[in-house]
Amino acid sequence: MIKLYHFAPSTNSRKVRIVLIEKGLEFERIQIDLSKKEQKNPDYLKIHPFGQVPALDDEGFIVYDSTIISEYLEDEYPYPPLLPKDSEGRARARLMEDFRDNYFNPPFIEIIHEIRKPEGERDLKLIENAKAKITNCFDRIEKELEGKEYLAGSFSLADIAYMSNIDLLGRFNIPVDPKYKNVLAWIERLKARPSHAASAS
Ligand SMILES: N[C@@H](CCC(=O)N[C@@H](CS)C(=O)NCC(=O)O)C(=O)O
Repeated sequence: MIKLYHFAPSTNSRKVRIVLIEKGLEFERIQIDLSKKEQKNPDYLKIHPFGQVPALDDEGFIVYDSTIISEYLEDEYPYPPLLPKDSEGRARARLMEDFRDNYFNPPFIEIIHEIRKPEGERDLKLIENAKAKITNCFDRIEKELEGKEYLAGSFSLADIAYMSNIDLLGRFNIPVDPKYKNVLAWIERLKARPSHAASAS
């Protein structure tokens, strides 16, 4: 059976849990507790050389990095497809996933690091700046969703990437401006997918 090395609260881990669930694949969850620095244990470094989650073991083939794992799963288990068929559609989906990985998700990680600190030691300015970076991303997402239900037309790896961050918008009190009508409708659509609840831990 597929083994997923993950940490339940990690956004990149959740991204892969959603892919596995959407593909209908059974998998064993192996928790690597980041709060105990288990990701740096020598045994785990043999699985993930950078000491991060997620990593996946498919019958002895080990792959790491949430985006590369997702692409591997799409290649190895093509049904149901999670990327468009045409090369332009695939490139568009990958560009939006890349935008999530490099611009949308990192400020969430900054906030997570700050709120782990005792209250008096938190850098509130840094948290506010991180929240602003997240809300700035909605401009591009809103435009990308114009006339579409999902970022690449049909539900894809691009949507899954953002889906892993959605619960944190509420938890960190980051409201979505009502002017982002496409974004708000898309968030509701993503939350309604069974894989959203099923991937929570
Ligand atoms: N590009 C990697 C990033 C992985 C990553 O940043 N994982 C975080 C959790 S979301 C982690 O393991 N942090 C602990 C560490 O870096 O020591 C991916 O998409 O999988």
